[in-house]
Amino acid sequence: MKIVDATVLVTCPGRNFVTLRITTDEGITGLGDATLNGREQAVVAYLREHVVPLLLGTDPHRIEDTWQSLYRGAYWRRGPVTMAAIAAVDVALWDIKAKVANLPLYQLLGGASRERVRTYGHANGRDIPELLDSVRARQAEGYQAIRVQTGVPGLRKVYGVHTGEAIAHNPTRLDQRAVPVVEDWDTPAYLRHLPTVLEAVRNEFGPELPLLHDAHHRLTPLQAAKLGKDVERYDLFWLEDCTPAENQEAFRLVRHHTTTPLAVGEVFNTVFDYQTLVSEQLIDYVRSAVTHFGGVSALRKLFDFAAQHQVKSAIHGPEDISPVGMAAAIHLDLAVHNFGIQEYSGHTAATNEVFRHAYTFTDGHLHPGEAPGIGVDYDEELAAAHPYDPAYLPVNRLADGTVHDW
Ligand code: EZ4
Ligand code: CO
Repeated sequence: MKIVDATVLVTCPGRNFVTLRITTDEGITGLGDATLNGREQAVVAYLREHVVPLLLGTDPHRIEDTWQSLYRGAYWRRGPVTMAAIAAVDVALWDIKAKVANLPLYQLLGGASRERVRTYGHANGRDIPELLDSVRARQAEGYQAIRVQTGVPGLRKVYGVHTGEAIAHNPTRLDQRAVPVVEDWDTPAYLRHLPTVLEAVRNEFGPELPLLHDAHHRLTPLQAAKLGKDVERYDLFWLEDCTPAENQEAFRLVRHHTTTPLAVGEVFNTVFDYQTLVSEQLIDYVRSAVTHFGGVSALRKLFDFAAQHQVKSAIHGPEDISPVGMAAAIHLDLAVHNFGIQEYSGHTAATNEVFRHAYTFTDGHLHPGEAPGIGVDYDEELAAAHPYDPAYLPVNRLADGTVHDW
């Protein structure tokens, strides 16, 4: 079998998504997600200009060999653009191989290790009463574990805390140009506020509800250590991205001061980003997305490494991962032994129409379905009705205007 076509598809059915579709001479197609939120076109160009020409004529069954030749052959290693492009190829080839085998992908990954995939959803509110309502809304949707985020008194706009349509795209324009929203930030105010939020949530929902919180890389290691200690009594499932993650050694200080479980990795793109974190067991969950980490092949290897150190999987699943990336994640979740939890935010109705998928969400749990491959079809005609719409992630600024980590 040979690859005869590889097409990069861009659409915005509520959010921008980049998809690679590989077609073989036998007419079998495979899909891979290449969406890099806010930098989509960089991956589009990387694929179209530098990867597609290398794929044409090659054997789609040689997944590992293709991965290694794209990674090592580029000479320029790692990085989110490269690894998102490689991820899209990897997942599309796994999709093809599983379709040829006439099996759902999870069967090729060793088969199911569990009946279904536990997820967590996002609750948020500008203040505590609004947050409590949002937790109730997630529970009504079936979620059995919930990430809680709130506004901070004195701050106008905080990332991830929005009202109305929870997964809106909201591009900001200046003279027709897309520009980032500027959000404000104040770490001392946040550190004072968060324990009161968790106190209110525990008082309302009791001790058993698994609760998560994302600090979005905003704290210094010392601040993160203090926060971890301050919230121990609220028994978080995890504290996510407590400090900027480029500095793996920084987690030693956090880890030594708190028993609050730690999760990190949504901005990582290779196993090297985790070497110290995992081998010294400084974290409890690895949080990379299939889409940004070089695909199913690479993430599988990370999970096997993590398993040796009792670290579990927690694949990143925000709304900017397409249903293609989400489907690949769910197959892996079902198969790997050291599965922890899967983040799941759902998608807009238009997204679910463009990307028809076999995976289902019931009682807070996902299942990849039994369709051969990853189980996603891309409707190119519908997609064309939702053209690319540039948008950026926000920028955080302190009161004096200084740009802050996040
Ligand atoms: O900010 O996916 O845990 N999830 C998150 C996400 C990320 C976005 C960035 O594109 O933190 O909302
Ligand atoms: Co996060």
